[in-house]
Amino acid sequence: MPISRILIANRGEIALRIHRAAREMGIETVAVHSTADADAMHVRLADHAVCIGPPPASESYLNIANIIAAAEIAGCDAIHPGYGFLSENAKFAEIVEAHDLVWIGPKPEHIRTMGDKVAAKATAGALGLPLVPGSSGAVDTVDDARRIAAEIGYPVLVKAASGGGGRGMKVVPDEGQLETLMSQARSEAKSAFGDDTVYIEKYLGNPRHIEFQIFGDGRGQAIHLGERDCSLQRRHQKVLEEAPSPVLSPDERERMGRICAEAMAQMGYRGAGTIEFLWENGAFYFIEMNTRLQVEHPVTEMITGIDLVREQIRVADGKDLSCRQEDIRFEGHAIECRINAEDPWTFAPSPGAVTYYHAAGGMHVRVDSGLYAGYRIPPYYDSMIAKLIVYGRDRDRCIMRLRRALDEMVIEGVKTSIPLHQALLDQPDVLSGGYSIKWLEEWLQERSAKPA
Ligand code: MV4
Repeated sequence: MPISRILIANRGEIALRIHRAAREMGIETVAVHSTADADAMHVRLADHAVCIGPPPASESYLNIANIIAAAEIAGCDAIHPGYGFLSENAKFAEIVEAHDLVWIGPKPEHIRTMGDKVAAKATAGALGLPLVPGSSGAVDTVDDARRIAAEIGYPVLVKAASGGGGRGMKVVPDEGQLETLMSQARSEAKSAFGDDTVYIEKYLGNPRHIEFQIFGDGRGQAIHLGERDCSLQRRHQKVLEEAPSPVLSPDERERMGRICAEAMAQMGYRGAGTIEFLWENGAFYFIEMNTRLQVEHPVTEMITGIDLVREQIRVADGKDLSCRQEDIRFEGHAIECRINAEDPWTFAPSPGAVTYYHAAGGMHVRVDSGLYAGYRIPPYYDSMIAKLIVYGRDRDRCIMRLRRALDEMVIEGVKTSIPLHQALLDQPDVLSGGYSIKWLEEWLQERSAKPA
């Protein structure tokens, strides 16, 4: 039986995004929500809605028993997890499948492997992806660490196997500080993830973050949809993403994309995935793989014309990929600005009532958001309230249009990051595409040091 009713185990703009794809496929949707989200747009638009708990995510959007119960009571036959929350929880994926519900996501074993950074790196290496030089697995003793670091050369980076978001990561400048920093990384990892396993890599000083979108059918067919450049980020939170990367040639894209797609075909990967690389001086180094749809997926949709959520649902339903690699064309340029309810310069959260809202529009402008005038942004969740995604025939025209669209956006009642984006689009390094993962934090620091 084909999927006919999807439970959307998420909130905000991504819940809306999933609802829209489902509706366009003639599939019904069931929203789940915390008591704090009873008035949210995703609840209003869905065909049905079930309250799954109190405001804290741990008791609602992360409450597996309540979500499964909601799916059964509402007669769902599939669950889409969106991003964040339970999207990369292999146990949850297994429980969904054990309840005879279709899991709209990768195979649980692949979620589990990629969630363990040491296992992920070993798998990536075996599949032919280029790795950052470093330990071939977990590093148990300081003596082993010393030997490996001497081999690859300082500075090195000690990373947590269960890591993510940069926690439990330490840059070690020389051998003298190895023992201290390694034990610090271990205890940080232990308290953050309950796992003190660490590994070692050569520290790349000034790389870009470039990630490839891939898609598999779970039966040995896989394609890539090009890359996104996500180097503009602050404290591991992406601020602006673009596709294609300003630094890749079509040949480099095709070469690296093919390596990624072949790797995914070989592992029998199912659904959407993102392979993250650091890029420095023309070379790619695998760092992690994300086994979910990503926040920034719309920039890929804009330059390929492919609906990634529709594709996820099709593949979960056992269908073939809707297109072959040779059918995919990369055309033009797209940029996404993440608009957060926060002070644009201090980044302090700014939840509360939206007193007025006007979304940008016009040609090649997309706004993914659950905002409306009168909506009260709850203080319990992520501060991202909208994504503004703009397309242009080339990067310069995309930026001109993005400036125009940012000027049109009106959000009153709360502070937003719109002024930050406007200021970014006046920076020569952003306009030229000549930025690395360090650029934004350095620019913010210089800016705050200057008198107003
Ligand atoms: C690195 C690195 C430099 N060298 N690995 C940050 C979190 C995790 N996703 C991997 N991260 C990094 N790994 C080596 N060998 C620098 C970072 C890093 C980073 C990576 C991508 C995007 C933003 C970043 C910000 C700071 C550090």
